[in-house]
Amino acid sequence: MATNRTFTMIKPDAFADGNTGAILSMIEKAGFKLIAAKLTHLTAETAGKFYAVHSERPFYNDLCKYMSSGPIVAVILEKENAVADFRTLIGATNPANAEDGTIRKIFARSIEANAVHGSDSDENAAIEGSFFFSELERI
Ligand code: IDP
Ligand code: MG
Repeated sequence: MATNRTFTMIKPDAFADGNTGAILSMIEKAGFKLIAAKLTHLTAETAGKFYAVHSERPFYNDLCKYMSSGPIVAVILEKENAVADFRTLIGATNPANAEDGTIRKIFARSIEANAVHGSDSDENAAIEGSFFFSELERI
């Protein structure tokens, strides 16, 4: 069943580049409502848990290092068709392949440092949101 919620992170590159506000503004202008938001700094271990699904991929260790290299902003978002619409808004994993006007096209540095995370299914949106936020931390 569609939850109409998705989960995102402003990744360390975008946070360090001072693009958090601009990215959140694009997200709100696209019709997403903020349900929970948190500024935090992952360790390599917590990043590894979050990305456990990728543990067999060749880029996993670098990804954990990168995701723990600086602060991130974790956000739960709500909108009709949230997961799919948010993937459209952020664009392809590799910014070189992302459509013009997408968040990754505008702000990403590379395929790894690609500015934002976006859940890939309703199920994972719920799991990822719960990784960062308790019931009490969501509106
Ligand atoms: P997604 O974030 O677009 O869903 P995934 O395949 O789920 O892409 O990969 C998770 C994250 O791992 C990406 O957002 C990116 O930061 C990193 N990543 C994915 N593919 C590569 C790669 O080929 N080289 C380096 N990093 C990668
Ligand atoms: Mg993914």
